[in-house]
Amino acid sequence: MKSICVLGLGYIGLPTASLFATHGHRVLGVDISERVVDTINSGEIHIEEPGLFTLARAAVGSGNLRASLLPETSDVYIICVPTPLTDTKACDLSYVENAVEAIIPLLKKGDLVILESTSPPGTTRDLIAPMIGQNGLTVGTDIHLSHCPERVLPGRILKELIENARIIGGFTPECARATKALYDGIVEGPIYLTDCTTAELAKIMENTYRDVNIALANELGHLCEDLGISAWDVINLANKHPRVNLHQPGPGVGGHCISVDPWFLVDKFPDLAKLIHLSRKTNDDQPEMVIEHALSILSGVSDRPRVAIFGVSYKGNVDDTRESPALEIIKGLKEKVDLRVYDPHVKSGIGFEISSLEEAVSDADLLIVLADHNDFRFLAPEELGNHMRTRLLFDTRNFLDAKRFRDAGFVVHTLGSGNVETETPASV
Ligand code: SAJ
Repeated sequence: MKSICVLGLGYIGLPTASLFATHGHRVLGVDISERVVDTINSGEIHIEEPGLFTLARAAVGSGNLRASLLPETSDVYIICVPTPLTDTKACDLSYVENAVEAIIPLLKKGDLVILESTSPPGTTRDLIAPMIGQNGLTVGTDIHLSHCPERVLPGRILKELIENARIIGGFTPECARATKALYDGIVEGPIYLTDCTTAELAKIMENTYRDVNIALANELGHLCEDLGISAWDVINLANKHPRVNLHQPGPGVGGHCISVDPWFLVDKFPDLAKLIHLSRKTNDDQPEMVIEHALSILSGVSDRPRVAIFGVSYKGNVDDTRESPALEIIKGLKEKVDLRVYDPHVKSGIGFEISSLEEAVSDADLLIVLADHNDFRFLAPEELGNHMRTRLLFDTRNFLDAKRFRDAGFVVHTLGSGNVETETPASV
């Protein structure tokens, strides 16, 4: 059993720390936020993720997981800090650099340093290895160094941490093998070994693949709106082909991964990453399309329109609002309409008040569905309509049962559907 220091106790660090701790390792979780450290040490958690509360509480309760503001001497250091975008859309590696700086004085021969944070290709080899090397320790022999990118989907983190295939990119093959020996204890999926730069690019390309495909789906939505047909029907039919997997149009791409990582490549390869850049722009323009669409739906409402936004998190069933397209949409709409926002998963922190369901729909002219929370499926259209002034619905996810809303007297608009009535649910 090892002593492990996990730096960064967010969506990846806390589940990872908890998992290692419940597998018998002695884990110290480190975070720069006092609130996070205190919350975890008291057996609570600061993020919403299915199963995490129980796991983290068991880890803390067993004495194997402790949180602290500062790292301590350990055998293994796992870096799970954010790698956000700078104002110029480059990767901000300052959190990674700070984490490495903090552990350098603690490093001793035989230690293992693992970067989990998604980082531009070259970060492990050209930034972290030389930093560690300055301390007189030789990376590859004295210190093992690897990139082991996290690949889990928020909402399914614990399951995917255990079951997903894992890539480990070593500074040397020996570094990769040492890292695999550790992860073998918690990962049930296959583990593939490679070099650190290949691992970094593989991780970014996974998210870039998704971003480019979502951009294609959003463009398909624009074509179909122009043609007066349904993109959802087109997708449903085209995906019957064995080698086609069209993604789904939506209000834009949010989250701290897919809307961020492709920029690392655009920044590093401005002349080469052309399709990647165009896809980013296409997806970033989507919130503006939603605003225009919503205002055109409201053009028949004579008084100052009242709009209820359903869902501000970047996708369904999570409380994460980072880079959420809903934030752009709220910003754009709030000057032009009276706006209320309802989200059963998000309580605050978006710079806009979150209303109760009843407050949000009261006297509203239009409901706009932005996040596909399962809770929304259980809403009774008739009851919602009774609270509203005008029964208009704009479903940007094709998530609600349009027929039930039409039967309750709603005029239903679905993103990507021209003026036709879309009956194909998004999940088909
Ligand atoms: N979206 C669409 N249309 C689609 C699919 C998604 O508009 O057809 C939108 C979602 O609503 C959301 C955004 O894209 O706003 C991204 O959501 P997501 O569920 O596709 O992905 P994330 O950001 O929650 O997690 C991704 C995952 N990567 C891949 O699926 C390739 C996850 O496995 C990664 O670990 C994670 O990024 C990460 O941390 O990098």
